[in-house]
Amino acid sequence: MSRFYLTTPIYYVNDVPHIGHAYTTLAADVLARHHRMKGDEVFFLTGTDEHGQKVEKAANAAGETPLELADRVVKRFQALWEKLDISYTDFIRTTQERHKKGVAHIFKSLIDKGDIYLGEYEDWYCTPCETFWTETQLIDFKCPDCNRPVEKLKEESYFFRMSKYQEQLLAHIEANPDFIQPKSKRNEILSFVKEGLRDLSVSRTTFTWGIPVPGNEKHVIYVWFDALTNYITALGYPETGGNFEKFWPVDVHLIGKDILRFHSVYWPTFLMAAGLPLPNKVFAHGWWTVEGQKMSKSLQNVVEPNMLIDKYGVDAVRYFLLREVPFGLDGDFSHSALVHRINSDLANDLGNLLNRSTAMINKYFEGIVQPTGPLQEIDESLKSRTEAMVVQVESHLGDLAFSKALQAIWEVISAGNKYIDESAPWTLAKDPAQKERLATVMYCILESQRICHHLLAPFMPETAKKALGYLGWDAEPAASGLQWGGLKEGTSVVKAEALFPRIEEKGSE
Ligand code: ME8
Repeated sequence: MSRFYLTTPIYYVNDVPHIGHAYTTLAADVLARHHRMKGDEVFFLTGTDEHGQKVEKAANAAGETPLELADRVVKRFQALWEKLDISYTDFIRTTQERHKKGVAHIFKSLIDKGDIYLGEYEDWYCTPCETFWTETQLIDFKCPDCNRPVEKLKEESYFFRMSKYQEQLLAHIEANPDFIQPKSKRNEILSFVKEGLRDLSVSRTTFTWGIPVPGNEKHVIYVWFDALTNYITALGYPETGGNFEKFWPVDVHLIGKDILRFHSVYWPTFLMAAGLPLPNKVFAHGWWTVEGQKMSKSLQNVVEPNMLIDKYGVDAVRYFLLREVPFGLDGDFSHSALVHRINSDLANDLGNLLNRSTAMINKYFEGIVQPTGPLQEIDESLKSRTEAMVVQVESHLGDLAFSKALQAIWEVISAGNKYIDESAPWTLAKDPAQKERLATVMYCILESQRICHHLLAPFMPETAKKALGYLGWDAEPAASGLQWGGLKEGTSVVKAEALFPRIEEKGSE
């Protein structure tokens, strides 16, 4: 049995969850479920980032303490993950003792080693991004990342000797082509590192909401140093036995492209300094806009996942987000695209195939799977396409190509619909001499779908469970169910209800 450790970003509590957050968490969930199905021991971590000036400011504005704000918002995240069927193993909050202890430990060990030292900082600071910029990096005197105003800050600060690790990091990225994905992002990071790494300011004195620097409580630890460390404190670091030993290094950090530099430059160099192994992979996915526009509170166009789930159902939302846009590219959310996917892919293709085929076996054989005869060319073709799909989906998910994996499944669903049209069971049913042939056709079409729904289980857990139930498969979906021949003679197949009702298409709402 292998072990698989994967993480999402820990989300800031000064914002409420929207589809961007749901997207990363959902992708992680599909991967976690896929690995569990293979029998791997999975540790799937998510959580919240609760320190820093941004959270402190939001709390002040709301007339709360930062912890009151965090306690309130964390519930919103947890409730959404429950509603979205997210099967995380652990949820870390950076205000938890286990985390604060681990962060203080690693910070102190780097001070002791001389890789963190006290100095003075004067530069331009972007509070929303919690990032310092040099004057030359600014664009029109605004933050080059978010285009918002920056302020000049001068403070005594601890620095992390990031410059010391530049060559080692470069060598690592070059020797491990899969370390940063997708490739275009890897190239961006390579050029960034080649331009040279400056030492990084890793403490602040201008506010107090954070983890104090051990031995100098005037300073709080920089929020990104604090946040990134969650990936090891959740495993029990600094205790090195137990989960830490079992699961570190992480198999994949799933993140959005906005925070790639933190994960592929800062974090690996912190780990190098601490003498710890580096992540196996950092994957930065693309950015969602909404009806062509950037999602923002001021535009009031933030897509609220709870509302989508209430309206369209959890599995339709899960399917849409991972099917619509290749993982790694930017995407645009629109209600009309979602409704279109539901009607064409889910109601027409997937649902209709299950409806037709389960209705037929009930009509012709009272729902009981019959002994089959020899397979003809058309049956062999459906069987081999189904078997090839299993291999393709495994390989696509290995590459985090969720959309391609779904596409491969849909090719077999379409082939199934075509198979019914071409083998015309209604004609076979009229001729008693064709009874065995009809039984074989029924077998092939149901068996192909049983395997499709196994592969769909990580994407659409509720739907797959329902569909497999109709197909007489009561066990949990598992890798052993991916073999052709799993559907046994004598199994009772139930006539399926519509998996996804069609929705009136009126264009965007
Ligand atoms: O950055 N499209 O937290 P955050 C796609 N606390 N993904 C999006 C998105 C969009 N429009 N908007 C948000 C932080 N995301 C830090 C992380 S990790 C040690 C600390 C997703 O609440 C995407 O995964 O701003 C992005 O990286 C993340 O939310 C940012 O979440």
